[in-house]
Amino acid sequence: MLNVGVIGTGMIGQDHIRRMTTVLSGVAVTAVSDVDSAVAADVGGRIGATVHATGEDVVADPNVDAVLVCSWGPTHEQYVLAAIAAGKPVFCEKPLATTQDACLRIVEAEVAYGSRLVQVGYMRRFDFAYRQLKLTLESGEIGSPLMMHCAHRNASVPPFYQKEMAITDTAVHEIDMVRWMFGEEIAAARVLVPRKSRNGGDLQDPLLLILEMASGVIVDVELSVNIRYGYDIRGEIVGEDGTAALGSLSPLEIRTAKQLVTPVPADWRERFLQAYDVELQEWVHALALGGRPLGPTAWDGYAAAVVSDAGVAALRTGERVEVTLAEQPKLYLGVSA
Ligand code: NAD
Ligand code: ISE
Repeated sequence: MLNVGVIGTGMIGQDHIRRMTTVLSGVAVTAVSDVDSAVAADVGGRIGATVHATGEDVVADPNVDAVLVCSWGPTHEQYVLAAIAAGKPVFCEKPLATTQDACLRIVEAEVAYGSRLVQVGYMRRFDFAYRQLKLTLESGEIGSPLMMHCAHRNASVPPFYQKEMAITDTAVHEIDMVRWMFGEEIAAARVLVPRKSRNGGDLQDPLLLILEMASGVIVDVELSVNIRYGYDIRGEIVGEDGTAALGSLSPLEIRTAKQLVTPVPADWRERFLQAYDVELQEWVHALALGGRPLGPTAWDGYAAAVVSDAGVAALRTGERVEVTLAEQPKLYLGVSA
């Protein structure tokens, strides 16, 4: 049994605790903490976990074998570094950290430790539809890829969501996904700014992010974070001999009043329900079998942060911004993307 300590018991923290306590096998949640101590006490009390005052206390708890970081992005670095210092595996929700320098500090700490401890929560790599899309691409059936069209639509975003977060918090999923999908790095980013939606308040919403892959494949990502009607994730690859796209993911079709209705998921918890399950179950199995995580690495987290910084610079300047990565340490060669 893998004993996990969870830092951050907000929306995704609670959702991951639910899956670890009611869906997955081989795992138990033994400790929690949150700066909002009332939330931590409530969530921890319901599952009989020890409620700690700080995330560092969770890491140090002898009854915690591995750590799950689900607090706000700017706090990830300190907890991931604490877990590495303690030699404990740590699954960190995306983004790995909010600056590329912070991600690099994590990479350096893990390299100094000498083997992998960190996995980043880029769950699309575990989604059945995305995995089928990648298999189809790799089969050669649609020929060499030329372009990919993506849409990332949120029904709404919380009040603290700022304009750059469309790139750093939302598009970062597509940034990771295309590195994995095409097995290559992103060379440059541009951002086009359409007319503003009246539903977006002060935000510049929507945005169109253009990513140039090293091979010349062009990816466009529509980011609409106040689309109102639901959570809609799309992806279509255009190849030389055909196209392949994520299908409709609704398990339900409703026929009524002369209409055929396909419900749209409300949010990421519903759309990626099974991807999160697989992601964490594979993490638990990997730790049980080899003691090392096999999913997205700290390097992937760093690479996504560099591209996301380029996207933010492109948004601010209107220019095309090239992406330059540091030299990849041997620890990550041939692993993951
Ligand atoms: P949230 O605001 O619902 O929860 C975050 C929790 O962290 C809050 O309870 C807050 O009190 C707590 N917190 C803040 N600072 C802390 C600190 N220093 N120590 C301990 N706890 C602290 O946010 P959320 O939607 O659950 O997002 C949390 C993280 O998960 C973010 O990094 C977000 O990007 C990521 N996320 C990932 C996905 C995904 O699809 N993979 C979806 C949603 C959120
Ligand atoms: C959120 O943090 C997520 O990661 C969701 O998957 C994404 O759709 C949303 O835009 C983010 O704010």
